[in-house]
Amino acid sequence: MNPQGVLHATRPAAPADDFAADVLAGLKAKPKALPPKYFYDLAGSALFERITRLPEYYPTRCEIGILQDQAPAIASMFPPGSALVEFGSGSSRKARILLSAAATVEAYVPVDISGDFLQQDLVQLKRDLPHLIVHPLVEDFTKPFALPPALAALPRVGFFPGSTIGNFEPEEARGFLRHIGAMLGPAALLVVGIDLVKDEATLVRAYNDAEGVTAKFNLNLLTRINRELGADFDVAAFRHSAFFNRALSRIEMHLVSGKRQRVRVNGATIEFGAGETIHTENSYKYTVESFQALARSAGWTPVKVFTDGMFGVHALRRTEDR
Ligand code: SAH
Ligand code: AVI
Repeated sequence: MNPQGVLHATRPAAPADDFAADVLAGLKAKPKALPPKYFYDLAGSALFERITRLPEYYPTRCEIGILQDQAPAIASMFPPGSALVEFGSGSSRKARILLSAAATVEAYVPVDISGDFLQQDLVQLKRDLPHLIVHPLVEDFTKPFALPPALAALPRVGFFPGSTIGNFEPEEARGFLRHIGAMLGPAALLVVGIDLVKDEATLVRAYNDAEGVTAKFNLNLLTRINRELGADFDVAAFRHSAFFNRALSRIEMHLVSGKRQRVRVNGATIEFGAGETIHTENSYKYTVESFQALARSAGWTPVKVFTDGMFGVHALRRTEDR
């Protein structure tokens, strides 16, 4: 514990070996693809924070608005003395809204792969809410990990905001919802924020901002691979592309090679054709009904949904095991 009362996040989340193996496998695959969880080194997390403040990127503003309006209603569903476990907490800006309205929450467990970033805002949170146990975990939430033993006796509430669940394939999202159901325990509550399907122009603008921050966020993945894996990507020879794939109800982000080129990555040579892409992210968009159907199929019962027509915040309760 540091002097400010925030427990230290200790483990490195993405061991370098995993990163190297995942990058090589992704670049050797046809079509080429990289997992979006690797966007979030320190620079990537800071770029994501900038994205959340862009005029075109409505999801953060909409979700924060819903949380501010509905925090008392959401907090009233929390069991007394609970632990709030947040998956992909980033700056913890949204949890702070719920925690400020839920005075009986005893512990906050922000889980994030981006260890350097995770710690930054927690000291101030602890100052503002001194009664709260703050126990950050640097973990890849797609892999099994243990909650702190000190929280074993507390009822758990899961929080998964930001539409991060939309970055999974629907089948992966179902598996993930099941996995966190088992982790949070019987009768757990889960609050999930998910972006809604809407007109194509609004969706496409949100991922093609005029300032080019989303492009920098996407291209930073290559900079990270160069730095951490000794690769020699000519970052200027790739460009950002984002479009809506309506058939699959997802925004796709790609990095497009501007020419035929060869890149050395960790001892391997990767060939690119002109116009060939690396698929770097999917951001699935759901209707209220399609998300509730997904949740039901993963062992969660929809209790309430709060929406402004642009974004949905779902409260789900773990379906009783029969
Ligand atoms: N919850 C915040 C941040 C969303 S951005 C918000 O709503 O604004 C997605 C966050 O999830 C980032 O902080 C990123 O580092 C984290 N993340 C992405 N994949 C992850 C993984 N596999 N394991 C843990 N954290 C992950
Ligand atoms: C974190 N995630 C939900 C964001 C999204 O909208 O898919 C990441 C992002 N990618 C581009 N802009 C924002």
